[in-house]
This record gives sequence, structure tokens and C-alpha cells, in this order.
Amino acid sequence: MKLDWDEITHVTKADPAKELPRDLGILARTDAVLVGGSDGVTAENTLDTIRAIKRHFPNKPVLQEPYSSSHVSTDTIEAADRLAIPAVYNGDREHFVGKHVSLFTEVGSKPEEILGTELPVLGDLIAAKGLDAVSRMADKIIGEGYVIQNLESTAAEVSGVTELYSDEQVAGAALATEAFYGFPVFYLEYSGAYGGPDDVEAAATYLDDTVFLYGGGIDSRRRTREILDAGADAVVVGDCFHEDPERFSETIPS
Ligand code: 1GP
Repeated sequence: MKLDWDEITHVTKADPAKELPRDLGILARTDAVLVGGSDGVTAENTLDTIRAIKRHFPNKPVLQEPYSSSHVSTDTIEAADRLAIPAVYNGDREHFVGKHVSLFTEVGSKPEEILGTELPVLGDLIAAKGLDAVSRMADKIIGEGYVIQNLESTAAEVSGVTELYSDEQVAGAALATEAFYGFPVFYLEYSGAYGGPDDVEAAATYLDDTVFLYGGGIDSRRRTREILDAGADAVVVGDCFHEDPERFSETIPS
């Protein structure tokens, strides 16, 4: 499926470890769904979540956002339209370099060298479907330059984030994404807290070709508007989707 970011201003983050709202119809007006979480996520619950959403909305873009290779299986790769993989600027080395080199080492290796490694899922995929499947998978991967700005969040804990960036550093990370690393997405993550427009504005100054996602504490149309007006391309809404479907609907820009 072609992903047209110009059409996307509202993204829902569905956490596979949490129960989905009973009426998935509330997703009708969100533009895309990211499936991922930091705690209790497995390839199985991820697959269930992706499939449940696709059953209701076959044409809505659904991206898997795995934090660990254990969240990924041949089935999740096939079911999701993209794999969005965070590279956390203010995390530990494992979350900016280590994981990704491991992943692509496997993707680029020959099947017989992969089978039996600690990421058997990819080995199985390659053995079953050949190297074409590997290149199809590589095509599905998009990198997200990620800054996590809430030290209390599980995302910060699992990514080894111990310090917040200043507005200037957030802007620097945005500029590095656009001008140096070339990730298609820059994601400013306040997970569970509302960060306000200041560092959104600072980052937006430097983002032209890069899609700019903001996530954290969006629970009203006013906040959605404030973040979009500050220069983000889209808001990502997580907690509200699982906890308060009515409020969730109010976060969608009219
Ligand atoms: C979390 O950015 C998302 O990864 C959304 O944050 O849960 O605070 O809405 P909330």
C-alpha cells in the first residue's frame, strides 16, 4: 500500500498489550494506525491487533512499530503496511545503533547463515520465501528519528533515556534527521504527557522533506490544533484511544 503522508494529520497508536475499544468504528476518521508499545508486547498480540484493525478498515494504513525483534514475525510483517523502527537520539547506544545493525545484519545475510540465530523469525522467513521476501521486508522498513521527552514513560525506561533534550537540542535532532540521517520520519515523543508547542516549533523549523509526528497527552481538539499549528504534520494519540473513546473522537481535527 502506498503511504501518502500528505493525507495524514491524525495517527492512532494502538498498544497490543492493551484491550482494544469495543467499537473500532471510532478509527474511521483517523488517518493511520501505529501498532506498538513498550510493555507486554508480543508478536502474537501485535498480529491480533493489526488483523482486528484491518478487518474493519482494510484500506487504512497500519504500521507496526516494534521496540524489539521479538515483536516481529513473518505474519506481522505481512499483515502490516510498514515497519516503523525508532532510532532514539537521546537513548542508549543499543537503541540508536545496536538493534538496527543487528536487524540489517540478518536482513542482508545469506539464509544458511541466518537460520538458528537469535532472531529465528527472519531466518524462517528467508528459508520459506527466499531472498525476494527479504528485500520486500527491507522495503517495508522506515526509520523514525525519535526523541523521548518524558522520563517517566516506559518508552524512556526501555530505551535508556536518562536526560531530556533542550528545545535547541530537539531542533538539532530534527535538523540531523533531515540533513544527515535521512530518516523519513521525525517523532517527538512525550508519551503520557503533553509537551506543548515550544519544541514542536523549534523542530518544525528544520523539517521540510521529513514527516514530523508528535505524540503525548493529546486528549482534545484544542491540543491537536495547537501541535499542528506549531508545525507538526500529524499528532499521535495513544492513551485516549484505549481509555476514553469519546474523548479520542474529539482529538480528530475537523
Ligand atoms: C505514545 O506517542 C504516543 O507512544 C501517544 O502518547 O499515549 O500520551 O497519547 P499518549
